[in-house]
Amino acid sequence: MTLYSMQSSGNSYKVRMLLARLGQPYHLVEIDRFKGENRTPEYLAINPEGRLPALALDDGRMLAESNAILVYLAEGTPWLPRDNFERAETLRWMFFEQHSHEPAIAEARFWLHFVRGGRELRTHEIDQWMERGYAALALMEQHLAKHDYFVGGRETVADIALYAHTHVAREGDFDLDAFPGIGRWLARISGNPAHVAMEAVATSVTFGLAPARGTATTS
Ligand SMILES: N[C@@H](CCC(=O)N[C@@H](CS)C(=O)NCC(=O)O)C(=O)O
Repeated sequence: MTLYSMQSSGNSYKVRMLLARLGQPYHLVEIDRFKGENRTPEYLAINPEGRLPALALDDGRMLAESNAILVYLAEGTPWLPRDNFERAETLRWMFFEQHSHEPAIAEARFWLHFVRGGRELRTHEIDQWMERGYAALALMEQHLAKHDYFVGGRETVADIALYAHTHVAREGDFDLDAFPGIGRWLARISGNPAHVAMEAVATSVTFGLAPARGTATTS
């Protein structure tokens, strides 16, 4: 399998986290969105949406959307519950992550931490990111005050999906000190013996995609 990923991308990190837990070997292609490598014709031929991550299977099929990739990889493993209700609950938290959490917390992190001048460029959006982001964190805190994990009392892909951007939420100006349940849960997830940090470099990596060769024309 080949994972198209970017080191600092939370959505890409979710997939690297799960692959490490599963002990699944893979090749990683590092795509740098800050150099526009996710919008080249070569990358758009792999993922027409031009986003990261994308997973190319050995049979040539390609899967985009981080949470869809997590579900695909977790099928048949303890990270995706078999029980119908627990499976639906897992999906519920993953949909919540994409709808209510990531659009605020990951956007704030991107513009406030990575983009020079981003704070000034996006001043009008900051209040909304804060309101939505803190609402998402409060809901997580409410759940984690009573539960060690999101579903079924053990780690699932719902935890992985939510961990990726929550553990770096401070980079988006979110103060996590008021959320002790989240703090304990973050430590629980990172304490998994198979955990890899966001900065950890995969064992088999290439950087960027070679430009497609032009078609030679002969007369
Ligand atoms: N819903 C998608 C979001 C993917 C996404 O937005 N990825 C970011 C990096 S974390 C990206 O590729 N941004 C570049 C762009 O949109 O041009 C997923 O979960 O995979």
